Amino acid sequence: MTAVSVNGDNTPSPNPFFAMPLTRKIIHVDMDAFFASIEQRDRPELHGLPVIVGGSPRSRGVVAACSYEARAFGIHSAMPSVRAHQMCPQAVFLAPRMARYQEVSRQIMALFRRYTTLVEPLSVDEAFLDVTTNLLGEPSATRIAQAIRATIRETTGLTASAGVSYNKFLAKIASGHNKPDGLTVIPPDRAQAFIAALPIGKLYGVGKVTEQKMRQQGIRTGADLLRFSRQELAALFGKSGLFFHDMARGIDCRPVESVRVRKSIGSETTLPKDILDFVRVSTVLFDQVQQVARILAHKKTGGRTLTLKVRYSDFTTITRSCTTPQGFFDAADIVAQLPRLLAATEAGRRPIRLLGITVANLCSEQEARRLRIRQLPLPFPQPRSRNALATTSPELPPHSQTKY
Ligand code: DCP
Ligand code: MG
Repeated sequence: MTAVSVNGDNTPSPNPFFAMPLTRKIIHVDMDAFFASIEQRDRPELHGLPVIVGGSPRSRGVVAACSYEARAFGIHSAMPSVRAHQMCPQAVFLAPRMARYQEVSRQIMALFRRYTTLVEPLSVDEAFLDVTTNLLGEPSATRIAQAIRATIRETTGLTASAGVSYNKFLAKIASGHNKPDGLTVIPPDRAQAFIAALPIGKLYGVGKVTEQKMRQQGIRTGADLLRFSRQELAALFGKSGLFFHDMARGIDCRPVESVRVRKSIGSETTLPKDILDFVRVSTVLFDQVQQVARILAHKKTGGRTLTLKVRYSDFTTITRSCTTPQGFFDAADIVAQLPRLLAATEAGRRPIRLLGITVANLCSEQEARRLRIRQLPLPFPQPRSRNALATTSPELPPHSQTKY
């Protein structure tokens, strides 16, 4: 299965803290079992059945989405379809119909824009909405969230869950708190207690590896995280540690960004069979180069960083990157650097199950030309980071009379 990615960027603007009201009203909306629910809606005979959208259990594919009936069997996204079939042999497996899902996605995103102009889509089925000031003049974010959920149901026949709070991270956690078809509101005066009780794996940006590392440090909940200083968390988790420190205190100044800046363009292929032969590896990569080059040309863009991703048969995944001042604008630019990246892998000596190529740090050719002639380091200090700003901000937004 080949996936082409055109990713967005959530990088905060340099100084969001002073640019926004102290108490914002953010809603995060996430559709329930999105692909699977659309299939159940379009084929009523599938209602109430365990439905799995993704690769066939006879292939090496994975589960993209599963209905809540399938989840009762322990099935979840990204699980190999073979495993899902073992856990629930009666499940109905369906191949994805991306065009159909995109159509519904466009429908719900358009619906969000009836309420506010500040809509930031995060993926095909979820978005952040800043409704601090909104197109209805409605002071209650909770009422807006209820209205959005009702309108989604009426217009699409699907259910969505929503979270309401004063920042993005809490709104996102809230939307997942009462899924499916749920609504959770975390007002500022309840945030600290909510975070304190939160299992650490639920915190934004805490994946399996970080969770394990936190557990080794005795950090199991948000309350445990509060015992660690910024310095300690930075030493343990690098830049993410600073974000974790702020999150434990309910601080997340990232604005809802309605225009997302594209960050990378890539092509990734899970191979039908593991490949050991170097020539075959090169052939797959060559196809991917052509595909990426076509998108770069179509979007009239290029990037300064090229990344090669290799997943070996045992699922060990490595990436090899290089950044050049002249950038990667066409197939020739990529092909010129690829052998060097490939040489730093075990291609040809170790079986490979997935290959991917990504061009990131996107810029126009004009920008790249400017960069090439301006390679000198800047003589003045870099702007203070978001985290540096956060140190001077209050532990929690001051308790206010704002109603959510
Ligand atoms: N998706 C995918 N591969 C993944 C995860 C998700 O293809 N590893 C697709 C299928 C999902 C859709 O994206 O339907 C939305 O992803 P979500 O994480 O929001 O999952 P669901 O909407 O399916 O379920 P939930 O009710 O948990 O939100
Ligand atoms: Mg969803």
